[in-house]
Amino acid sequence: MPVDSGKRKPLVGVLTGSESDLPVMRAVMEVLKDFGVPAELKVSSAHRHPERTLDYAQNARGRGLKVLIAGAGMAAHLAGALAASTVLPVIGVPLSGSPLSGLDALLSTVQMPSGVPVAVVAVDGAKNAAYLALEILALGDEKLALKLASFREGLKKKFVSIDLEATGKIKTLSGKRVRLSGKKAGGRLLSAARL
Ligand code: AIR
Repeated sequence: MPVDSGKRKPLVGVLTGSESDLPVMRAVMEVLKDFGVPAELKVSSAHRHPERTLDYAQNARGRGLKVLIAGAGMAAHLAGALAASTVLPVIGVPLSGSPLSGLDALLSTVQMPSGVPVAVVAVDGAKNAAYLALEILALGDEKLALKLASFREGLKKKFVSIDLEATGKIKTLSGKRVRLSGKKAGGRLLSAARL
């Protein structure tokens, strides 16, 4: 079930190992859409559709795609399988929907042999996969680089750093007004009550 963002030729190819991954992986498409970058989202499992996955990887560069993102859970070999058959950068998103909560997918995705890299984001880190893809595209696109810089400025305003001496004071944390309480260890907040 392909989902295309806009009519322009996709620059980012997003694959998921199963339709059950879509609730998490759709976040990739949302971020890319926010930045006006055309992308396509398809389901293709390295294990259940090996030929389709191989075909996708082999044709991706020729079709004009610049970066691939692959999200899979459990024995997650999708990103690695793509990386094996293309020299496009491949970003892997290990997904958590398993009895092992994504540790299985993380290890399966990250432990690639030398010469065939996969850049791996956090478990369920679909948004960061999109931001990393944007950063790769921005290497050759100054307008996109500026958009990313302004997005980062926005983050600074949203995520205010906590003054280590501020126990008992009200601060804005992750965009929420909170009253700090408890001790700080190594700059980490131990507890905070929402206001
Ligand atoms: N998966 C599918 N083919 C290979 C793998 N590793 C993953 C999917 C999904 C999980 O297996 O990416 O996260 C369970 O898939 P399903 O379809 O059984 O829900």
